[in-house]
Amino acid sequence: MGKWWQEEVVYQIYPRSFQDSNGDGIGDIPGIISRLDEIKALGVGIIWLSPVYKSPDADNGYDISDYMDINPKFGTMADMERLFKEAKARGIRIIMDLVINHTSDEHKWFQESRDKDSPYRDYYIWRPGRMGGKLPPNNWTGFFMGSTWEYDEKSGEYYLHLFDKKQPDLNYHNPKVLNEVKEILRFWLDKGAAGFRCDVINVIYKTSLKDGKPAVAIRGLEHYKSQEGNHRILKELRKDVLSKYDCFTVGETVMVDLDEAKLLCEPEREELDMVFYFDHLEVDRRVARYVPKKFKAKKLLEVLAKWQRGLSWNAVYLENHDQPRIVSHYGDEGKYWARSAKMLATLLLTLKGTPYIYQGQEIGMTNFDYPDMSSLDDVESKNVYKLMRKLQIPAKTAWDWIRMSSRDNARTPMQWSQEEGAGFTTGTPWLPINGNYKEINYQDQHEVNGSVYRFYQRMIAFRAGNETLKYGEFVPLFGDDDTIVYAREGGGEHLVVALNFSPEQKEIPLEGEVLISNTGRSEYDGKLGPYESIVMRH
Ligand code: TEU
Ligand code: CA
Repeated sequence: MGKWWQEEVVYQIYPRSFQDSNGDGIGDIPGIISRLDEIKALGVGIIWLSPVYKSPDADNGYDISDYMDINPKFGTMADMERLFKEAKARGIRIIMDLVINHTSDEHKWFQESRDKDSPYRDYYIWRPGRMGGKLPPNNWTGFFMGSTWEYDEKSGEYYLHLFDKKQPDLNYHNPKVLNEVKEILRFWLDKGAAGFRCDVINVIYKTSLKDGKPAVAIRGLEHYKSQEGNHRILKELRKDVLSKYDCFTVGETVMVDLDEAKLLCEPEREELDMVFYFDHLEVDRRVARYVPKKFKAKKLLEVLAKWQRGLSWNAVYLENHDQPRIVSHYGDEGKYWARSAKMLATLLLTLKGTPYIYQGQEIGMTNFDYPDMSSLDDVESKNVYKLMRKLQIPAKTAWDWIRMSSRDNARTPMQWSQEEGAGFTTGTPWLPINGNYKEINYQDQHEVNGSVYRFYQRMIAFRAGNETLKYGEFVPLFGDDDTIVYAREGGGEHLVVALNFSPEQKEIPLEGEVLISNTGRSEYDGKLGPYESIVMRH
């Protein structure tokens, strides 16, 4: 037995797309409460709630204007308290999304900060421009494209924003900022939060503001990624606040390598408990995730082996609100849709670490089916599209790449049923529902033995009852273009997992007793079918 956050499976909710309760087309907290029984039935023990705080929604809540209040679109603080209570009554813990690299420009700290003489001035990073103010203070470019600096008329200076210009970065050289963050943590922990998913947590401390070295994208990174000052902050938050509660943290860590991750989450460091890294979702991508290249299963195995063996514990995930749907990415949307979704469930739930399932993943939801850019909402997709066009990438190619990688792929409303509005809303959804909701929805799958949903449920229960799957060592055994085989070893047990990422049958000689497979077979004959997955005891 490990810690509770190692035993449990986490379910990520993106509130605006989960369940609408009042017909305004936007998911909300009462909607989440009404679905807690369904979440429980899947077998998960922890919910990660994407931001529900007050926000002008320039980046869908990742731009917070009040950390201690609820976005009225989602409900009230009383609703939030009821959510904690109702979840607890079902044995479900909730972790909050902690976005502290930046606030919204509509946060009162920032509004005050625009005045040079305000005590809030140093809450943010203000600098005069170069060339008499005509050029930004340095050459950095941000995560959402373009300069990281925005000129503010009122103060005659520029402020730093690694993300959108409506997301000004906080200044962690100012100890007052960290004290505010500690108050925020205590506020939510006292209300019942069981921890935090910490947004872009490895870039919060900017060591210097010198020019960045030449880079295709995101210039300036070397001055703020995984800095010593960042580690100091994490240690302080842990020591002064988090260690006083029964909670855990998972850090979203942009562009980390394994060595940086070790420093962020190995237990003896007393910083974070685990991190989200991205390498395993980018084996078929160039330049972050927007330009495609050929998928090779062997490459995926290499990445997995490195991370699985490199850390004593970590988060494992295949989807979140920033990523395309995994069945559309590493699986098949056509003939082998269900089977490939189950194969990917097998992968997720046979890795070592705390598994995270993103809403809709458990029913095999696919990427959006929009005809063009006009249906999209995501600020990043819009900026990336603009940039691609500026770089003379043909409109058709740009659209293909957006379609493949847009964050809106994950953000289409949850498909609950065949009803009008997919059981998500009785009104007009804030983002169009995928037209396939009549074929892919929770209610149908819930009732059908052998569905993707039922398979997730089975795999979660299977993991829960198997110590080797939870804590055993990960051993890579074999990989080629289409298939991977690995073992999980521990406590005298030896499990072998074989996965086929192709629509072709593959010959893979293996022996053992089949424990679980996505085709329902009970014996293995050396031939792995299209998108087949098997778990065997050797
Ligand atoms: O994302 C951080 C991040 O850098 C990427 O995932 C980002 O979305 C993009 O893919 C970079 O190319 C986190 C949140 O998950 C995301 O929703 C927010 O937009 C972002 O931080 C800013 O808060
Ligand atoms: Ca609503």
